[in-house]
Amino acid sequence: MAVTLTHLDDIAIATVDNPPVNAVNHAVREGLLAALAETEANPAIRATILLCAGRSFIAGADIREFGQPPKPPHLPDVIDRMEGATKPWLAAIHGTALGGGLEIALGCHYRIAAPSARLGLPEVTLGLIPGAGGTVRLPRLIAAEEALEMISGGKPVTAPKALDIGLIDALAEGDLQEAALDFLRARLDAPLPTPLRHRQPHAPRDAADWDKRRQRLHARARGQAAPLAALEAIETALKEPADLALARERDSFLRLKSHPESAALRHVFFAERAAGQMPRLKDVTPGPLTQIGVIGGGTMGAGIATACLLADLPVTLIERDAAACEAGRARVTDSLDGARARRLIDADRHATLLSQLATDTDYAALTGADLVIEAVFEDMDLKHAVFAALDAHTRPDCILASNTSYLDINDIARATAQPDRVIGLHFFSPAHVMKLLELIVTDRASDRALATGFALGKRLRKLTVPAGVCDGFIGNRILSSYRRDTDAILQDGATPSQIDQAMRDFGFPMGIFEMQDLAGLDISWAMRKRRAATRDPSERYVDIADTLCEAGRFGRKTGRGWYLYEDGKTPIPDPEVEEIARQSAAAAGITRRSFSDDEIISRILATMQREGEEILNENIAERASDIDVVMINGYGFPRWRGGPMYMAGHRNS
Ligand code: T1G
Ligand code: NAD
Repeated sequence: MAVTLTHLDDIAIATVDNPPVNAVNHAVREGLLAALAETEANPAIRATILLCAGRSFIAGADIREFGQPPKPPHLPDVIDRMEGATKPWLAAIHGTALGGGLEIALGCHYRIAAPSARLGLPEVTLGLIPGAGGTVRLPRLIAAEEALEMISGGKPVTAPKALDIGLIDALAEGDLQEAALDFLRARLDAPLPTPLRHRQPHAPRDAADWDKRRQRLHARARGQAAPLAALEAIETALKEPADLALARERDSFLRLKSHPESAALRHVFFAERAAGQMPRLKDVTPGPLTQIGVIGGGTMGAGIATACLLADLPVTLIERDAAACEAGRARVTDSLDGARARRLIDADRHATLLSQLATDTDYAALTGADLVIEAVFEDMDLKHAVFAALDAHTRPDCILASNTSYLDINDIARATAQPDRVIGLHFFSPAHVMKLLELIVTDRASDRALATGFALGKRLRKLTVPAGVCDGFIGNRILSSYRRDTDAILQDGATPSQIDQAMRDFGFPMGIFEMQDLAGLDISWAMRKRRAATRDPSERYVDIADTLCEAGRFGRKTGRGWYLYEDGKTPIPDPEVEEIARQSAAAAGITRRSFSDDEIISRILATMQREGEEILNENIAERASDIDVVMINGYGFPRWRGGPMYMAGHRNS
């Protein structure tokens, strides 16, 4: 039964039980209506508590039902009936109350939550707006500004914050059901609170501030429909009668649900949950994760160490000498300072986490490590030496991982005594912030090694995508392909700023030339020089980037790259770069021409999709949607377009 009704004396308890997250499907909607009818009809019942079994309150409507025509009873009707009940309903929330789950709680007369609970209306993350009264009831309960932030941003609030802003009536310390019973018993003789739909909305505190919020929202939307529809729905709710606003909200929700943007975002939602699955690991037990080793405390090593510390995993950081150990510790401290400044951790936790970091120059300090991640210079001889030291000093069951971007991890594995315990863990910089992690499946990797790598990814709350060994794995390989293409488009007649603007207009947070200036042109220049001897002479080679590097133009860090940076961050088109492109074209005998933005984007997309098909054909990726997950979470591909493979017609199997 999706909803069961029990009672303690004169108080009923309606329990929703629809694992894994109590999503509201047809059975739950019917069950809630039946519980409403029974509690209203039974004179012995004076009030009802709405509880959920399992780990969480209702996490929203069942997204899996969205592809089918909606089946009555519809959620808005269920909530209207609940709100119109003659006896009070109390939502007792634990875990997460999201989307339709929070809308149901808004239809109740009271709301209490466990201190660890989170409450939100994340529909915009699925290209939707709340479709069961959320945009109308929320600004009738809390401030208009808070309602706008919750609905247009889609981010949940913690239970203490929910109490502060008036979203809940009380925090439920201790046993949730007991707290709910106490709360209701104290109010059984009180008049029913006025239903939210009959209350006046809270007007914005300041018109000018509201305008600023509207402008920020338009800028942040970057052309997405849902955040703008959310703003429109809330502004309607602030000025129109509730019934009219509810009808408009429903129309807007149904329209968005059939919009390609929502279909794409729902694809990404399920793609991200499919990404971490490898059939071969279905019943494999991962190794323990109690102590992590990191070799190299540079940009990546310090970031990886920080990510592990933030997941309460003690770290032993190995560096070349005492000074480098201190430098690595300082980088970790800086990153934890940043987390504290963003209020992700407080001072006590900052101190505790730092106390879990040990630094050493002696690999013997790694005898307790369950998994070690190497992040030293991108140099194969050095990596071989490091893995030889790991062979000598780590337990045989300790998993060894390299964070290399471009070197052959099979080659590293082959040089060790136990190749089956060697995998790749390709983090993205900054490693303690970026959600994406590519887990590189080496030829000899054991299932236990892979399962332990996935377990670490889950512990670090990363999106872990498996990738086979090839040049650049999935993401960097596709990046290299379309970077070659944009260099060619540049030589053929476009400018860096035109190409970058076309990419921004498509939805990337920044264009590829601006991104290269940010990362530094010298890194890929060093790689091109390493590979010059083995380059295929029949392949087109554009030398513009090399010319820039030869002139010391490495990007923001040198004040000049593809752009000029007078203030160190604002890219200014540089006629000198356009002259270099013209000379490069002339030397290659190319007659340059103009490009439309559409042609630029079409070519970039086609290149990504072609490379993605090859990655699939070579079994580098487990599934097409994994490539979408990588490009969205590691390379800024606009989420609301679903990913390059989704746009090429691939759908989740
Ligand atoms: N519908 C269907 N399945 C869902 C689901 C949902 N709403 N939420 C999660 N699942 C599945 C998920 O696919 C996975 O399945 C399993 O549950 C565990 O999820 C009317 C219209 C709740 C914070 O957007 O944010 O309400 O892979 O791996 O990391 O206005 O799931 O095991 O087969 O993510 O602990 C609004 C979406 C819907 C919330 C838990 N609600 N879910 O995170 O587990 S629209 C949402 C989440 C709506 C109303 C509108 C997270 C979570 P499987 P998980 P988790
Ligand atoms: P980095 O130069 O910032 O850091 C490398 C660190 O390795 C230095 O601190 C150095 O002291 C240390 N080191 C060198 N030899 C050592 C030894 N024998 N024992 C212990 N420590 C030693 O480099 P990085 O950017 O952190 O890159 C490290 C690895 O991560 C490279 O393989 C790189 O390809 C890969 N990677 C880099 C990025 C990125 O964006 N920077 C992203 C993903 C992967």
